[in-house]
Amino acid sequence: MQKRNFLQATVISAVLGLGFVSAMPAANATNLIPQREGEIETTDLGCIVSAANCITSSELGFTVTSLGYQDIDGNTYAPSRLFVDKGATENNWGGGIRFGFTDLGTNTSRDEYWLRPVAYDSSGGVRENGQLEVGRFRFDFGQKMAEIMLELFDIEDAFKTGILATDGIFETNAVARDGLLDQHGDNGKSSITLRNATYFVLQLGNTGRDSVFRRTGDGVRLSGFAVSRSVPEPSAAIGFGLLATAGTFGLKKRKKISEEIGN
Ligand SMILES: [Ca+2]
Ligand SMILES: [Ca+2]
Ligand SMILES: [Ca+2]
Repeated sequence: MQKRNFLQATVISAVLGLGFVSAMPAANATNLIPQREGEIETTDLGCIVSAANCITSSELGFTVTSLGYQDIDGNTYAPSRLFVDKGATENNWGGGIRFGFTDLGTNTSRDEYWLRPVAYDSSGGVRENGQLEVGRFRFDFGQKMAEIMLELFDIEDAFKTGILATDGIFETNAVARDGLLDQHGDNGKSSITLRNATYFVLQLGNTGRDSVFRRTGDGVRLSGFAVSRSVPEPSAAIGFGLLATAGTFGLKKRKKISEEIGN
């Protein structure tokens, strides 16, 4: 996302512009979303796509592990794959995974890259041609990150999507229960901030009979970035304040897309 990169640069410039630059090294911002389409290599599943389209942990600067999960009735789903996707392009990644120009129910701005899970059933088949964005992932940064900002797109099942575990401090402006966020309507955006975390486990979306989309499930996509602490407290406080507001700059009115079975 060009806008996000610009904001990162602005925030870092603002922090460094306060005169502490000679005393301390720069804050190090990590975009959670590579600016190219492809599959995120997970530590347990690797990639299903070709090497050229496989985005490795060394490129990312962090590792992702995909975890299995259960629905409300105890049905177990295999770990999901995780892709970087831009809406403006159709993709056929193989293995039955096809992303259309328009999704049944979850449509981010066409010019933005978002992480989108690809849900599997218990027998290893993709669900909804790979277009059901449900999954559980562990992100490991290998160091304490001063701030990790996550944006969650299209939460329509209340208190099913959010943080299941972290060693950091959880904050959100949304209504939350035990790290899980309230619904935010069709194509709505919610955000979470984690402070001083080295890892987090995130549930994206929901499937099962308690979903408002009972035939499929509620798909959710992810964006965000992380900043490692390397600035002194006074400027850090200002910098993080800017980061907190940065997320709201990206909010736009989304075109409401009617859906019957979409997630
Ligand atoms: Ca695409
Ligand atoms: Ca939706
Ligand atoms: Ca979908």
